[in-house]
Amino acid sequence: MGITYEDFLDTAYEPQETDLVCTFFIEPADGIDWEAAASRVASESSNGTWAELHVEGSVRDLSATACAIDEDTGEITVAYPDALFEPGNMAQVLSCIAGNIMGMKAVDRIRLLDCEWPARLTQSFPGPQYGTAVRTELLDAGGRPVTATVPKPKVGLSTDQHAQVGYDAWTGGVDLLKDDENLTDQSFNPFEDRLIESLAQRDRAQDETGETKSYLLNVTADGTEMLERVDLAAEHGCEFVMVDIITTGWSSLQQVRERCEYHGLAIHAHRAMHAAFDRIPTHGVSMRVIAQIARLCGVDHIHTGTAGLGKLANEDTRGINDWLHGDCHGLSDVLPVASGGLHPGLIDPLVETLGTDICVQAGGGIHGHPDGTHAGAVAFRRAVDAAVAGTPIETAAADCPELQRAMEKWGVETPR
Ligand code: RUB
Ligand code: CA
Repeated sequence: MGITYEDFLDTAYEPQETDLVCTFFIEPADGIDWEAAASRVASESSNGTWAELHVEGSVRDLSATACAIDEDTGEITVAYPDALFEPGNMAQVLSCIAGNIMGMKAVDRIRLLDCEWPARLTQSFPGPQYGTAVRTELLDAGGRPVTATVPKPKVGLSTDQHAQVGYDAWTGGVDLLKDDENLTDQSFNPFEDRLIESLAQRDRAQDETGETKSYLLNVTADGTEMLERVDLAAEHGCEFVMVDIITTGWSSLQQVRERCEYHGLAIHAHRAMHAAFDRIPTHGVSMRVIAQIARLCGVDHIHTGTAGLGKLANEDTRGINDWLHGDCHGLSDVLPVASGGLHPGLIDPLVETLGTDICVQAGGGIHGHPDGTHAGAVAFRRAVDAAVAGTPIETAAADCPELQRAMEKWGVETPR
């Protein structure tokens, strides 16, 4: 008897501690029953194919098992033996669990919802160097949310303008200046000039405020170039780099993580393009899994949304953040970043929902302040401090004219 799809289905199988256990949502195609769909998912994502195979030996030990099917929720569980995976190779892992199966005709829709990562595979990845410890090891944020700002317009500012925005924001009370996802090394604002000028303004702001400040420098490029940019960041005294982790790819991120270890740099993960995988709730790869992969690969910060309070689609920010803060076989935790349409009036409900162990990031909600970036940063920081102290925003605004102005302009509305 050869190996067929049925060999990948066993609802009596109890996943072992060493298995990678994945939960998928599926919609079987017309004419395919649940068992047939689930077994095809397990088969195609491990070592089966459409034709019956006749192979001797231990090859079956590498097969995945579809071990649970819940037709009411559409969720199936697939357990993968750890020997199927190459340690420390995220591309290989994803080519299994989120590979060909995403386009299989046997399912109309399929989404990788969640993973339970076994110890051996997890520990073959480095995890974050700092995680939430950035708040005290690299910054002075203590117990409050870390604050960050991204200059707007997102591209087009000259290097001088960009560095000036940084100075205004840092001296207004923001911890981190952040490049935007599509600002890298363009002629209007070259990478190395921006790095040097921004850090010069950072040093000034640090001297004037007595607070530690830093810069999330976007090093995103092809792999070789990106490593050179990481080296330059370290050489000039930057503590962080930012990587567009989805557009640049997991293997490049793994390379950057290794180089950052050498320099002691932390990684801020921007997730631009994640919605191509996670926006349609019945298909793709969930943001929860994207965040898990990013933690294993070793990012220190990752964007996880605003729990619906900001300008971007609502998502399970709270659940994802809990996972990033929780234990994962001893890997460091990750500081979640809330960003996208935030302004001072949204900080209190945000902290209420997500707690203080986050980074809050605003672009328009700082630079769009009627009195400019510095006033916007003062208002934003005051709103953060008030939320942590439990001071109502109106009370805080009463002795902070910058916050008063921001509240008059934006109130507590969610932008669209
Ligand atoms: C924020 C901004 C962020 C994205 C990221 O600007 O540009 O890069 O919104 O979103 P603004 P996410 O504060 O002006 O909206 O954190 O959801 O990935
Ligand atoms: Ca952006």
